[in-house]
Amino acid sequence: MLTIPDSLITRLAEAKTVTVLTGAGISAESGVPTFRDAQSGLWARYDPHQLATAEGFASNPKLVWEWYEWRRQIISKVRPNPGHVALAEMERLFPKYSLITQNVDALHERSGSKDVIELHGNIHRNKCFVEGIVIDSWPSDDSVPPRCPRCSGWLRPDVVWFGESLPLAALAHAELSAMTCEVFLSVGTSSQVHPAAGLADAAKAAGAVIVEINLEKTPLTKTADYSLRGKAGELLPALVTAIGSQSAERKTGSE
Ligand code: BV8
Repeated sequence: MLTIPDSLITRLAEAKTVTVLTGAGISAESGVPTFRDAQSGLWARYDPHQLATAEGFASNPKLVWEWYEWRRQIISKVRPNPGHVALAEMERLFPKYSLITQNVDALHERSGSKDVIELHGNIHRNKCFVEGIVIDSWPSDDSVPPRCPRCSGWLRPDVVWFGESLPLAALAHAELSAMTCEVFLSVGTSSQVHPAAGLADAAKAAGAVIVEINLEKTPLTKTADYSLRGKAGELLPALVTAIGSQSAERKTGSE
């Protein structure tokens, strides 16, 4: 039985500003391998830190392109899970709500979330490796990766690789949302990759209540005010239901 402390439900029912950060764990129940599990089968012999880097791409563009194509075809077959849906529903529970994701699978948008802050880009977009410009279409030939129609450089996924800076506007928006919220929820992330992993610390320093929802302990667990161990696809819907019924009780109580 999932136990969510009453004090957390009360705190969330009263909250006006809530910020959420998600990682690969929110998409796991949809069937998208988590970042570190994304080396199952064929990819088991590769280190993601080698594949998800500009150097890795430059030294073997075909291998890296095919790793992303393999992930894209998995993502094309999956659907958002109840955890994504609960986070979309949270938009109507809080006057000020920000959803930040480290994921590149765009499943939050597909589940109805609006204004998602994508810290690490989007696997469905491609850009020129030379010019950095997003390219929507290119002549289909058999080159792998495809070539940029403008400069003939390689195309690459429009995601942030290790050693690359995050999109400045997204990072600034995420930092502001972390530093101005009353409650910060960290969901389905190992809290190891920076600067995303630093957002919870920024929220804590600004006085927010920190809530972690994760299958395992992480570096954030020791500083979180609440650490709920379990599946996001079960805990988040339970949280939304509990907040909704407590808010309804308050309304009838005050009438
Ligand atoms: C940068 C996109 C400037 C690509 C990704 C400070 C300290 C230490 C290191 C650094 C630092 N600052 C910068 C660095 C270097 C580096 C970094 O953080 N390295 C780490 C490994 C130590 N950061 C960078 O390079 C960043 N760039 O800072 O630029 C700069 C430049 C050069 C040098 C310094 C600074 C760029 C980082 C972005 C990399 N791109 N993804 C792609 O997807 O292909 S990162 C990728 O891994 C994900 O996007 C995600 O962000 C990250 C972590 O993955 P998670 O989402 O947490 O997934 P993971 O599998 O790890 O964990 C899933 C969790 O869910 C688990 O805990 C599991 O238990 C849980 N779970 C599973 N199922 C469920 C569940 N929980 C609930 N319910 C379930 N059902």
